[in-house]
Amino acid sequence: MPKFDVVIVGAGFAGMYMLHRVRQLGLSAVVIEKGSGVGGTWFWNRYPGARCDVESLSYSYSFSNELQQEWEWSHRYATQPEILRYANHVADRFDLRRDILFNTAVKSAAFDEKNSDWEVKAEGGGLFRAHYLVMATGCLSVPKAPDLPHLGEFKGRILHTADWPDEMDFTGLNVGVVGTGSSGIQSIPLIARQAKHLTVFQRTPNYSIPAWNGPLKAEEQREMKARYNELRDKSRNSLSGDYADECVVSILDLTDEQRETEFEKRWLEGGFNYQYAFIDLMTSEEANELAAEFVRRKIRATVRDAKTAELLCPKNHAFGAKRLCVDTDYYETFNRDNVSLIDLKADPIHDFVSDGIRTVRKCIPLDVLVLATGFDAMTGALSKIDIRGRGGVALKDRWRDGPKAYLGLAAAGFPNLFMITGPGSPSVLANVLVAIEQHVEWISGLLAFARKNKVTVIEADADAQEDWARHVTEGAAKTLYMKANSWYLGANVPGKPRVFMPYADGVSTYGRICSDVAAKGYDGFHLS
Ligand code: N01
Repeated sequence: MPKFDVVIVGAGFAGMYMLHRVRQLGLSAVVIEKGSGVGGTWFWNRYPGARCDVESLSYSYSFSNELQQEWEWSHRYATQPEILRYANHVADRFDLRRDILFNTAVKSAAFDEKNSDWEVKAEGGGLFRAHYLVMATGCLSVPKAPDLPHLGEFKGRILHTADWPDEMDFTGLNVGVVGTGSSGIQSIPLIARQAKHLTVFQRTPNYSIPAWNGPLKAEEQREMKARYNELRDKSRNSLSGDYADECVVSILDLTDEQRETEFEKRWLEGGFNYQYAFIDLMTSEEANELAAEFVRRKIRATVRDAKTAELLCPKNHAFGAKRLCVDTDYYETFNRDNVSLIDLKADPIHDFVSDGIRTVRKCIPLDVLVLATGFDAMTGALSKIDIRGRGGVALKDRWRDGPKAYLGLAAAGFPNLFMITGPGSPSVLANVLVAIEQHVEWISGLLAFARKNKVTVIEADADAQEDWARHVTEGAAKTLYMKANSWYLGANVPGKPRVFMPYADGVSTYGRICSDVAAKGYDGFHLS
């Protein structure tokens, strides 16, 4: 059985950088990857319109100045193919592929208490041993099982946005899209341009801000790159991991006119800038409602049919409490003659028939059904692998009432195992590239410390983990993130415990805490 210092699961942005750092420490490593290529989320999510809604110059690695200077982004927000090209470029530039095993899914991992290492099994029988196991499996990598009544009766094509074929042409077809989160909102305008007819099945309307995407001018890119050190520092010292200006003014201190001016300015800047308009948007219901109503007014001004506009206006959850969407022509798409909207709250799906879908009120013929129904987020990929720690205890059993991980990085009872962007860390509330780099660098620092100090077993302390879980819950309780049935809370997966999973106090606070833990000799860990 091949033995490595480190087995890394997943060759997305987290796994690739982890491999690079581990090599720099002189450790042996293998990355085990289910897909046939690198890129993780950007490898799988190939639906039309898939693009990153964090700006390209921000959603990129900062660890190599040469890399960040040489790579040219074509647009303010990069498309999935462009990000995948970037991931491949990184793999080639740092010669990562020779240590990545593709087309191999990890099935289980068990801690061997006698030898203090991990035995990792792949589907199909491959066996690996490693002193450390690093889970770089992503927060949104396991599609949620479709929970639609009698879906099996439908004989047309069914696609999930997170498992998209290489070629898909909707010309002349009747298409249905279920789901109006980020994936639905990005794909709907493009599918509508091709399809004969597109029916959008909406259970919950979302808040979406225009991206105003466009080509990145060479001069602007040059100017930004010249300031890269400053911009990256700003990102690491922010709430969100982005270098956008996060306003520190309370909306409630302003006049109506001043608020309107700021909202309009942020709306025209586009994307997440809008969410950073005022310091209290995610903590004060009054402030939040002002931001929400501004978006509703924009929807009403865009969508010509007043009834459709009203259906598209979110009214039952706080602005930003479900992840904000960023779009290109989403609301405008509902002005097309070939697009209709079904409000599933008023007219739920009854069942599927061989050539369509029946809601309670009507039968809609469909050739293709697109599921933009989301993911078993944050814990899905970790629970899918049978991970067994001390005493053969399964991680998914330990997490039955909700995930607990010290710093969102390591779990008590699971020594020498680390999670990148695990539950309890900023992860999905942050620009995930910043969150990934911070985790990889912190874990690498710990591995170097362990080697220097002849430590062979690293394990989170159970009390430190409890304290951390309390701190994460208290942080979220101060916010309006609790005011929605979101995947942040596991509310989208039937039976999943309702626990707020990401760390809401921000990237900079989190980074400071991790640095303090390290400075105190990895306080909260047992090192032996
Ligand atoms: O998934 P979602 P997503 N019947 O869970 C609906 C990231 N991302 O793939 O809200 C009917 O947000 C569900 O309805 P409801 C980003 O972090 C990033 O769109 O549960 N409807 C909802 O409307 C994002 O947040 C980018 O009532 C059903 C939708 O399906 C995350 O991935 C791009 C249903 C699911 O929305 C997930 O986004 C894309 C049912 N049975 C994604 N089940 C970037 O640009 C679910 N729905 C970086």
